[in-house]
Amino acid sequence: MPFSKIVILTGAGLSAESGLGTFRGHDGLWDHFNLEEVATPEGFARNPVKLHAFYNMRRGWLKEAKPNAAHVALAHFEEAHGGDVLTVTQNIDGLHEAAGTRHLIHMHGELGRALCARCGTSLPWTQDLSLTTACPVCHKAGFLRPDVVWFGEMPREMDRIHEALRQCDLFVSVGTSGMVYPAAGFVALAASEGAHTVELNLDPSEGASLFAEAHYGPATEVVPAYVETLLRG
Ligand code: BV8
Repeated sequence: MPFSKIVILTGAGLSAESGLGTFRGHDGLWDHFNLEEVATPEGFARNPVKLHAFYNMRRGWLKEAKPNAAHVALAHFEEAHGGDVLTVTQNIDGLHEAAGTRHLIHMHGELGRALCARCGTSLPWTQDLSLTTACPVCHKAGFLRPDVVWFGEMPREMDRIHEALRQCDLFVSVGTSGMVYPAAGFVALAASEGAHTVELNLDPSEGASLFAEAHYGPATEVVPAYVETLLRG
C-alpha cells in the first residue's frame, strides 16, 4: 500500500444509488426547492414551516435508505488499510456509519440529529420537527432545527480537516460536484502539500482539472474497483 495518510471526501453522488437525491444534475433537489428558503438561517427565520417540511421529507427518505456497494467498499478499505484513513462527508445521511466506517467527520452535520437554536443542545432525533416541538433540555418550542450546516454557516471540525489535508499523501474525492466551499477547495490544498489526488465521480466535477487521476462512472462500480487496486498496491 503506497499511501499511509489518506483523506476521502464524499458527496451526494455516493448516496445517489441508495435512493437519496443529489442537489444538482438531472432532477436535483435544487430543481424543486429554493436553496435560500430551505438551507439558510435566513430561510429558517422567514418560513420555518417550509424548511421543516423539506427536512422532514428527507428524514423520511433516510428511513428507507441502505448503504450501497460504494459505502461498503470505503468501510472495507478503512479496515483493511488499518492505518490513517479519514473520511470527510458532506452528506447528512448515516450511510457511512451503517456501512461500518469509523473515522468519519460530518462536515455539514447530520439529519439524524436536532439542534436547539436557543440552548445549543444537540441530540439524536429521528421524528419530524415542527414549530411546536419542544427542546427536551430547555423545554422551549420553536427553536429545534435539523443539526445540519446551512449556507453561510461554518462547517464542522474545519481545523481537524485542514490538518489531515496538510498531512495526507492521498486525497480521494467521491460523488461531489465541487461547487460548494470550503469542501471544493480541499483538492487544491491537498495537492499543494504534495498529495496524490483522485476523483471518482459519474462525470467530471467543477474541479476535475485539479485532480492527478480520475475514474468516471457510477460510484457502486468505480469505488469498489479503485479500492481493489489500492489494496492490491
Ligand atoms: C461557509 C447541508 C463560512 C445541508 C450543505 C467561496 C466561493 C464562493 C462561495 C463561497 C465561498 N466560500 C463560501 C461560499 C458560500 C457557500 C458556497 O460554497 N456557495 C456555493 C453555492 C457557491 N458555502 C457556504 O456557505 C459554506 N459555509 O462558507 O461558511 C466559512 C467556511 C470556512 C471557513 C471560513 C468561513 C457552507 C456550505 C454548506 C451548506 N450545506 N448541505 C443539506 O444537506 O441540506 S451543501 C450541500 O451541497 C452538500 O452538503 C454539499 O456540500 C453541496 C454540494 O453537493 P454535492 O454533495 O457535491 O452534490 P451535487 O448534487 O452538487 O453533486 C453530486 C455529484 O455526484 C455530481 O458531480 C454528479 O455527477 C455525481 N453523481 C451523481 N450520481 C452519481 C454521482 N457520482 C457517482 N455515482 C453516482 N451514482
